[in-house]
Amino acid sequence: MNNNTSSHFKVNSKNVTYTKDHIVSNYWYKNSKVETSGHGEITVTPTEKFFQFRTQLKVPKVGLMMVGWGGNNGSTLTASIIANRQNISWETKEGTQQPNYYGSLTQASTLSIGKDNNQNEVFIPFNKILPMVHPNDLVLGGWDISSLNLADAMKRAKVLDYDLQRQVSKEMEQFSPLPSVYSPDFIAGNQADRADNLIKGTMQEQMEQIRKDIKNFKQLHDLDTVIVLWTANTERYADIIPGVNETMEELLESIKKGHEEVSPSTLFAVASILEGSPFINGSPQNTFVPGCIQLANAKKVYIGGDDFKSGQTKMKSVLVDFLVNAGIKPLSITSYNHLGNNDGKNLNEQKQFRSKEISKSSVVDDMVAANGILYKKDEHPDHIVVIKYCPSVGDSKRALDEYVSEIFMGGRNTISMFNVCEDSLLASPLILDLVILTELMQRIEYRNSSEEEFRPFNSVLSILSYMLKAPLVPEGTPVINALSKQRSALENIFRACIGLDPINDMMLECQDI
Ligand code: NAI
Ligand code: DG6
Repeated sequence: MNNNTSSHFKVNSKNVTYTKDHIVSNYWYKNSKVETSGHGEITVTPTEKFFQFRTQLKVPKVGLMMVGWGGNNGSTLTASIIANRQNISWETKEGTQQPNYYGSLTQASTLSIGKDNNQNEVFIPFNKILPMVHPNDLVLGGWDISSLNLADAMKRAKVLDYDLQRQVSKEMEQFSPLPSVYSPDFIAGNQADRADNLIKGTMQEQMEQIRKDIKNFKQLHDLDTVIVLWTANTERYADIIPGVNETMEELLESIKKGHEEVSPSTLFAVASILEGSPFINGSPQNTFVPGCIQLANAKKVYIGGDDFKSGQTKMKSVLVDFLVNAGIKPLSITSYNHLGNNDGKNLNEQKQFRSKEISKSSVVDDMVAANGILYKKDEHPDHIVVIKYCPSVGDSKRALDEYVSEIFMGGRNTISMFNVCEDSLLASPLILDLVILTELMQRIEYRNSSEEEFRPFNSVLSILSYMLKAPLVPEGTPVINALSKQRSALENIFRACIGLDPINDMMLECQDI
């Protein structure tokens, strides 16, 4: 920790109360309302709304159950948590490597809480803004259609250095994924040879088994809460069919009947929601069909998705934001990548590729729509997404992107990028953030000035957008893809919980020095 990074702080304000169990903050949310007259005249009115936030301080005992536990992400995350817990270092050709949580916003980034008397900004670790569960304390479990124990799964993944694998292998060997639900229609045909660990029975019985698995896991480890996260193969999109999955009643009935358009990921989501466990989708498919979202709202259980935003897309949501906000007009984004892990193999089939193409393509829409000087209504840059399977590069995905933009006086600016995205090493820390933040959101409630009772946020956790390529948001809410805005949203909501205004970067205090 550097000199101006501190981890213990208390907010000194009449608007913030610390009790034994909670932090309660009074907060005035300032915004502005815009009205446009028939003649195109715009009137902006500043608005202010009172909220009270209440955050429970006690961090519960949290279980994380991963669907696809034996995959590259699942096995990498599990081995890395063991290495961190036991402080296992390992030898590489660069020397001795210590375990860490780099790439996790909550564990390895900081945020500013203000300035000291010398105008030096003071930073705290992100995870100190409010009490959060530590990754080392997560209890891990999950399902996989492949029966390999986690040590063999880690070996199959070929992600971590051999010397680390060697040291965690004994412990990893003790973990075996629970049998899961396999529907060859939803994932690529080339995955069939690993599907040897399956729940038998009707769809309804399979769902009941998943619910039992969650219950047993909770009981066995004496957990306060269990979060379920899909890090299994990308599925094809499910069709949205009236009478089948448009409402929660239809969806539950379709499960009873074993309707073929209910995907395994939706089945897991429904089972989790019925168990009161939040469900997060790390893959691009439309797990959250309308009936599933309705169920989550009705049961007041958090859901979040879709598709981890790790390397190439994260760059995109930074670069296009920069270009458009600098008054430069991206004309085309040509995005190619090749990878050789099992994810790449699965995406080698058209229907699964299509799910990924959709999530990778929608990530600049809000930035483009925000600049009516550069773009006419409904005008978009050309955006091409290509993914190729190349086994020899393994998990070391290569991403090549070309951004061609129009600059001053009709000129062209071309940015070409070559990004080696160590796929699972970028994605695994995102799993941690998604789980840690979802758990925290379960402890934050709020009310406005006319409400007696505190209430939770909307069941669709749009606050998780920073980690996701195609953020799921409550109906009627705009989707924000720009990474900087996504981070501000996270930071500012947590600041509100401790009675601090959003960071404004105006530095007016320095005018008086
Ligand atoms: P992987 O293919 O190594 O692992 C997926 C695992 O899911 C496999 O072990 C497979 O046997 C299992 N599986 C498939 N269907 C299942 C089911 N119905 N129930 C239980 N297990 C099932 O893939 P990886 O690299 O771990 O990625 C996982 C998912 O995350 C993929 O959908 C991928 O597109 C997505 N993702 C990955 C990113 C990355 O950087 N690694 C980033 C963004 C998204
Ligand atoms: C091919 O793009 C494989 C994908 O699963 C990606 O590796 C994954 O979605 C991460 O994508 P990105 O664009 O965030 O690097």
